[in-house]
Amino acid sequence: MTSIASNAFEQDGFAIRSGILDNDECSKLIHALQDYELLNHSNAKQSVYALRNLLHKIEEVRLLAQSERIRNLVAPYLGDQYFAVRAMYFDKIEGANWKVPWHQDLVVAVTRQHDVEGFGPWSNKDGVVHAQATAWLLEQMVAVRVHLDDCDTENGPLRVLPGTQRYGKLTSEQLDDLRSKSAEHVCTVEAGGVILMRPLLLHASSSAQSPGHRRVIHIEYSNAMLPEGLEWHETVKANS
Ligand SMILES: O=C(O)CCC(=O)C(=O)O
Repeated sequence: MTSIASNAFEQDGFAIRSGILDNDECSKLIHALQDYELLNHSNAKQSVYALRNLLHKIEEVRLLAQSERIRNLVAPYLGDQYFAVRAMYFDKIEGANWKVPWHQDLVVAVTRQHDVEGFGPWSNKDGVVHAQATAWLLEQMVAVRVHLDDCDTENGPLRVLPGTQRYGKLTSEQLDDLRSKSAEHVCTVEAGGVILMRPLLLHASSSAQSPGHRRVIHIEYSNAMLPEGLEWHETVKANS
């Protein structure tokens, strides 16, 4: 990666890289996700559109998180001693054509609630304890969103406000202010492409105009230990 590309990520808080996975690799991941859904959600009335905490649930997701091609994307920002800390899956489909308002990603998954200054409020997502984290910790993190389908302007792409990760954790007034001053970037990505983003980057996503599939595996990485007895819920190191 050139230092110009690396600087653009630091400045904008996101970057799009195409052709990271080929069609076969995307298909294998889709099948692994479908197999997992069939085994674990066979009573669901409709297809699953969000799955959480996948690093130790789906081997193919763990292997992706550890893979060399993802390491090449993440190591320039986190160094060699980083690890994956959370993996999720999102889809937009008819019947679950969701949208999310402008927000920052503020929570981390931990093993148990343990009161430490700067962490909280606490929540529980699919049986796993989550805490809002300090801005310092979130600034040490990078999220990698691997797209398994083409995502154009019609199927609910991620929208971001470039550079907004630089302002730390925002109050709702600051968020509104940045929204009114910043131009959004619509992150269209082809299947096999990746969006890298900082969790503090302001982002949103609209419903798809013509819902088909918009499958994304979202993996978060950090290079930092948690303070004073807090522990990451799961960690997976990259292959060396
Ligand atoms: O996948 C999307 O469109 C948005 C997901 C999102 O907002 C998030 O991961 O925080």
